[in-house]
Amino acid sequence: MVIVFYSLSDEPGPWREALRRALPEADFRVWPEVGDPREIEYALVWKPPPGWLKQFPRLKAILSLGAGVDHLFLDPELPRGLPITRMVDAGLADQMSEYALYGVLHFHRDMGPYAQQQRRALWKQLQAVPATARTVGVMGVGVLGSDFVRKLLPLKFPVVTWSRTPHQLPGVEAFHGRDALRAFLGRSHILVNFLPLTAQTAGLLHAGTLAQLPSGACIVNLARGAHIVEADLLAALDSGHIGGALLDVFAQEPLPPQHPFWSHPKVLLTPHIGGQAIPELMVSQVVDNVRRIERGEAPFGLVDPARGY
Ligand code: OXD
Repeated sequence: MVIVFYSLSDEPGPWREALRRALPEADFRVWPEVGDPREIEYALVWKPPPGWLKQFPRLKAILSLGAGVDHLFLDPELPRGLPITRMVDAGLADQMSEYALYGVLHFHRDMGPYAQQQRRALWKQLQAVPATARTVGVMGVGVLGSDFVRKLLPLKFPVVTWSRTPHQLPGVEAFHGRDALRAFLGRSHILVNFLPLTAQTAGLLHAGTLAQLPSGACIVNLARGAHIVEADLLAALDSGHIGGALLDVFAQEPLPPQHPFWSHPKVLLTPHIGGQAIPELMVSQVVDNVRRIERGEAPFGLVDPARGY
């Protein structure tokens, strides 16, 4: 079978090597060396340009190189009726949980203010708060969010969760649906976002909903930049209502050099590294899905286009 690879942020070499070992019969072609487009059967992609996928008339499936598939639905000419798959964990859950745990502990232990004090050679102890008095609000409790919750709970933070539909995890207070958002946000001293980006979740955190967070709340966003109205977050950081933000994702990536987040004293940012594609950990899911589709079976991690994830 013929697989085409497109990503500007993943090296194709390790994928070629991993697939050579796991699926030796595959003909792996890296854009722009795709050969005859009519031969391409599988597209293994991250952020292909709009209109790019429609050039392959015999495509059998589109396989996202990440957990998110919003990058595919941005394409108005996305071929219809083909199975689309996303990565289900595949090495992402550990990385995302590590990142989110780091963010919670960063804010919980005042590492932002201490970094600023260090720059001024200022020796000043800030009053510690016990974890039991700091509630962590987790938005999105699919495979990734629930892995984080499981790893967070032993640290004794009270945890509240919010999801589109009811989803009760052990040891947490669960909220769901738009009507419960205000109550959930009102409890979240540290808000961690794992939501998929859909028409329903885009812009969910704006001036009005940010105002529902407790004063001084901090935000860890490792889902998508478009979940937050960035100008509203900046205003809330400047007013002091939001105490700090750890941001891995942005409305525009790469983040433009002149963007105010780069130099904001209350923002710590990283270049979308919360969950990186590690070919050795992802390849078995790709191979399993190609084999399933070849046998006429439903693939794993099948996306529901109506739901958007
Ligand atoms: C993903 C991501 O969706 O890394 O996997 O953003």
